[in-house]
Amino acid sequence: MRCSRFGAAALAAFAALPAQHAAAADDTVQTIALTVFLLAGIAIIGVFVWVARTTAAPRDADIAAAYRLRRVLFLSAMALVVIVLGFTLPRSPYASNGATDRLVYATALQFAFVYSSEPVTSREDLGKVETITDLEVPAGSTVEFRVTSLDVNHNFAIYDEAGVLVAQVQAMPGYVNRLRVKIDEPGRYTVLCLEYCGLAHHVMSSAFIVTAPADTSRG
Ligand SMILES: [Cu+2]
Repeated sequence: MRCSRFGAAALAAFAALPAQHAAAADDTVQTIALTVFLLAGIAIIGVFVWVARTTAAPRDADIAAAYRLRRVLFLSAMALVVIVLGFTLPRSPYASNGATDRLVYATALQFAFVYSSEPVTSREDLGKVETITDLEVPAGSTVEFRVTSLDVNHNFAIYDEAGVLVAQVQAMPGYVNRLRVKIDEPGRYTVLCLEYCGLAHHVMSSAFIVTAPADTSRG
């Protein structure tokens, strides 16, 4: 399920983006993440092979040495986790709990996203609630998307112009998931569904504009 979701997401993302953006996306953090993932996978397979080969025949174990090695490995892993979190957490796109500048209800249904300023809880609401067709939010503002679905499980994933995933959350019938994002870079942001939701899943996309802050330097 996870793999197919990844594959569908990648296909949808690249289908929706212009070719030059797809090429630019190759050089992004996502490429580094994939490389790290593959190297880590090879390392893990190597460890399994090494353990299988070295434990084929029974032999006396040095319990004290084993515990020492375990302590060293544990502390090394913890240090690595702290270092990685220290580098990555400050770059998290998710706004911390605090003031919200704009509240947008995002309702997913086969095969579209609908934005509104009021909650949509049923298909009947779609005719009554005023929907937002051209969603625009100012750069640097904190937007809270309240994401739900009217039919099956969907996903609400925001991509920047280079095709890099900014933030995502599940869109589930009967639940409202809150996605708080603060986007500093103006541009056109594409929203894609990352959960296979039916035959036309691949065309399920939307977009919103992050506008540049007003120039206050001029009188
Ligand atoms: Cu979908």
